[in-house]
Amino acid sequence: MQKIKQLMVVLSLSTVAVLYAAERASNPFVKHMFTADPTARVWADGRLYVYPSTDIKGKGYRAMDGYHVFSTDDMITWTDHGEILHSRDVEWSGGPGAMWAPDCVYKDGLYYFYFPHTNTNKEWEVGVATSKNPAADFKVQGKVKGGTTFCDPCVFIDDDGQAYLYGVVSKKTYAAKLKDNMMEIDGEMVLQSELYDHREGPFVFKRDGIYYLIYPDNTKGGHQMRYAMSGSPLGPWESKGIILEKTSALTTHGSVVKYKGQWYLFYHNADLSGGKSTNRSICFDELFFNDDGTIKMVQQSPSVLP
Ligand code: FUB
Repeated sequence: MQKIKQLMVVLSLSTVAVLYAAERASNPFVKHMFTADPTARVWADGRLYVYPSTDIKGKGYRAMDGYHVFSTDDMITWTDHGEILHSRDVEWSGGPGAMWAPDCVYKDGLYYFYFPHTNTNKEWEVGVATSKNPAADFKVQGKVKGGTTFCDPCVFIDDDGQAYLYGVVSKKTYAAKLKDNMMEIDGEMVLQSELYDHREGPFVFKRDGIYYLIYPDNTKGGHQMRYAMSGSPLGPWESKGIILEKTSALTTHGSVVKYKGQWYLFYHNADLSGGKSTNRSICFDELFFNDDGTIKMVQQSPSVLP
């Protein structure tokens, strides 16, 4: 009898362990290829989609040449929907590679995929591809018109339907309204000057009427993720501090999303490649707010490698 009781305790403990382990996928949550710069979005079908850039095994940032989309409905099982866009699909492309951190938003029946890519003069342009499907059938419609050449686009659509575009020029974020066609800058791109030690990769979201802008800083040996808060999508911003310590990758870049009642930070590290800065992997961890709306430091869950 005693043995049966012991066995039951062991069984129930291992069941708990399995359930706990199954609460979420381990980091990095994509292990069959290298991925970076994840933008996470929740769409009307109830799934969470992630739009990252693709790192190529053994090659550097200039070799990044296409985009996959991943999705989940439980934070455990992730579907790779395959490649949705490649540099060969881009008429104004300056050649293969240099397809950097993208974003995707939804407006009036269309998904708009924004991707930075270099043109024949080796200048950054932000291309726009659209589809009725969040994870397939994207067709390049052209590039964002207006502003200067920039990379790392982020598009934020406010509650009133107005879209804003953020992008990086020489380590600074500039921002402007987007026209209704989602492809033209309305007015001038304005420097968001208050972002302390800003480097690249802005991502804007809104919670309880407060606008947040997260961004990587310039810390040597591994950038940290910082954030700023504002009462307006175009600032002025109040720099608040660090939400993610450096990871095993040199760069950091990510997004914040609420899914099924929980906020998450998506980011990348380089654990899967043994620390190679240009072979990164996308991760997520839970993000929590203080009562005053400030963000608590995100705890990086340890990588589980294949
Ligand atoms: O992934 C290529 C570039 O590295 C991104 O555009 C930057 O934000 C940095 O993560």
